[in-house]
Amino acid sequence: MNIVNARLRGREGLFHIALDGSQIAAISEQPAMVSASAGDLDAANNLVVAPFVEPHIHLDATLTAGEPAWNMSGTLFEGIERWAERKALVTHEDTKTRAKKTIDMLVDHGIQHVRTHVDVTDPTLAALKAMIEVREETRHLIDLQIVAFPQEGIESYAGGRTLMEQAVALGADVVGGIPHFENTRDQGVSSIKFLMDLAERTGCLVDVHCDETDDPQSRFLEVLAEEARVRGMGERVTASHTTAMGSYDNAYCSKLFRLLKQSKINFISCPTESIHLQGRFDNYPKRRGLTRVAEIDRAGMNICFGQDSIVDPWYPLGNGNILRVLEAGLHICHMLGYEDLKRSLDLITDNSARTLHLGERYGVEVGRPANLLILSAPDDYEMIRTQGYALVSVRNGEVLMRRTPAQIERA
Ligand code: 17E
Ligand code: FE2
Repeated sequence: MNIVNARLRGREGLFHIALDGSQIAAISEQPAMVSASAGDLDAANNLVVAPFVEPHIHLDATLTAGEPAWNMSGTLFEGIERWAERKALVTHEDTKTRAKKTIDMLVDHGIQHVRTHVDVTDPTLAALKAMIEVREETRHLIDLQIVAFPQEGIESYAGGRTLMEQAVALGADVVGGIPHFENTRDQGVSSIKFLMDLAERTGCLVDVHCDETDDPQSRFLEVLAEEARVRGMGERVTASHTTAMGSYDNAYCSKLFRLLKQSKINFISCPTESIHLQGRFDNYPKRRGLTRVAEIDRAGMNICFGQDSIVDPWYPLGNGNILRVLEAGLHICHMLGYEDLKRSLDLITDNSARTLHLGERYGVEVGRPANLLILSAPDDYEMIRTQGYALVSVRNGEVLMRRTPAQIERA
């Protein structure tokens, strides 16, 4: 199969992309628009990109909002309380059904790579066992990374350390953490040392829910970054949320950035989630409750956007569309300048792939997997301005999803 009349990010002109089975076989310049032959896909002067990435979602909790009760305060902490009630009702099949429904929503929006956190603060590890089956059963749709995520703490939850070790032994790909939720600062610090040891010993990646609070005293990011720096693990380590950084003063942040750069760790921000959950203890002026996305990016560090939730105790909306999160994030983070707009898709493609450590399994380049999207606009700027979408998703050289856009008729 070939894709003709394609625009590529960062390159001038039109391109012809030849797919050979499940690989990209050739990319050649096209002097002019051509008509597509039978069996080929016509990008019609629109972008062809590698699939969108969902680097941060909780597939074990999706589609549970209101069961048994709604989060009335809108805080992270009530979300954790409500989820603990729902968690008591979790079964193997319930988890698999909801996760697969959600994966279909992600696939409908051009996502083919997903990192999901799965709550392992459950003595039965029911959700984790279910998600390990889902990872196998949905391989034709997505590549799934599973994070062993200790929602109620590693040190503060009975048996927390053992549950983390068991989750990795059962097949989790990534070690998680939640230091700002541990009972004490010391426990937060020791939880990070524990999880970094576990990752180093087992070869897992690391992705920590880190400082997801407006509390400027929540300073576990420096601990995570220093552990990563000393062990030389930074490129394998991600700090998710880091919303407290939005409340740090500039003097501390300027010192912190030196360490962050040296550490080489990755960052994930979930802008729709954080604008909803944070700022809840403020009167006016009200904080936005996000990390310093633009500043992290400007400093040359790697940052990407995630959805976090779809209809769960933390966030009642969401439909799988990461472009919606990108648009919101660009607004919330003061990133509507031309320089940001024209490379905005980095935040849901290349930067995210780097965070997930996808390496040569990702990208529109000869020899890489034939996983591609045809988008509805010719460049990043127009994708955002027109609220564009993925029109076609190709996986292993075959069409996985095709969208027919709505038609407008003017009188
Ligand atoms: N758990 C958590 O600690 N933080 C979140 N944002 C979600 C779950 C969705
Ligand atoms: Fe999260």
